[in-house]
Amino acid sequence: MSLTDEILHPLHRHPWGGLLENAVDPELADLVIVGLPYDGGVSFRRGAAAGPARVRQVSTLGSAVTEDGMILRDLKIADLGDLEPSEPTHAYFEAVASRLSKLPKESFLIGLGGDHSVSVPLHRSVAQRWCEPFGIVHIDAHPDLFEIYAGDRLSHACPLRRAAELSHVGPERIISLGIRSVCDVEVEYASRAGLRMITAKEMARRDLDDVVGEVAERLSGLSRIYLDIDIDALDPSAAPGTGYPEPGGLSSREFLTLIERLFDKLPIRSMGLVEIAPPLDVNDLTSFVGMRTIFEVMGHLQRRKSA
Ligand SMILES: [Mn+2]
Repeated sequence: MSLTDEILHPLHRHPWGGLLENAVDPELADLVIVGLPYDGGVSFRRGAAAGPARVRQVSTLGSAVTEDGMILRDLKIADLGDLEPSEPTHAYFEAVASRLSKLPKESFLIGLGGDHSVSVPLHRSVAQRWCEPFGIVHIDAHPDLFEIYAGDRLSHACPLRRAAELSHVGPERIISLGIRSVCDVEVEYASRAGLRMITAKEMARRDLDDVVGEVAERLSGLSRIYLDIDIDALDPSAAPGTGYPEPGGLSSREFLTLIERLFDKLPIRSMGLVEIAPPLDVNDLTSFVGMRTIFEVMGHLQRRKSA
């Protein structure tokens, strides 16, 4: 049974709090959303393929308003729907990157996974659109820096390694936040390549503005940043519906404040939100975190537009 069957509320709206009632052509949009319902890259439990549909469903329940009460009526939004997976994976990813690289250079893209391997075509698509060096702020429990995992270079344990190989990125333009579950080969690679990881434990010890200041300093001089969010950066108590839960993560409050500060301090121009796995969720908590994150990002974009 879908959420729309379960709940027939009188305020029931179109996706994204009704914003899609005024959807515009993707060529004209400030913000373009796309779903990538693929979870063939997981190492443990599947379920993230159902993420885009469920987040869209819960987004019909609320108003398009930020947690501060900013009404999101000034943004032009397009939702491309889902780009359905096909075999083999590398061809699917090429098709995704090709489709998304045709978006206008200045469109803010939100790619909604899917497991973290969908970041591979998302990173490639922005590299092709932007044609200049860019930074990646990566928020995740895991570094995802495997060269190859279980024989698969497109595993969800590898996307940041693939990003580090892009000529416009490189390991020195990636900074990972919230890390707390690493493998030996990932630590060795990060240290050798100069990729900075700030662990969840270090973040708990430091002032948030200090952490964000370090991120901004490290990525200074770049005019475009991609924000790569794996929902398992949050503590499983806040986001249980994910394939590889790890204790000791961010509270939803800490996470939303981190996102706000990053948008204040950095030229974030596109993002991905991955690893929301509705079949593993409890009371749709994780899909609601995803929806809230997207509404807050819309708020930051609206604030920028009116500045
Ligand atoms: Mn992860």
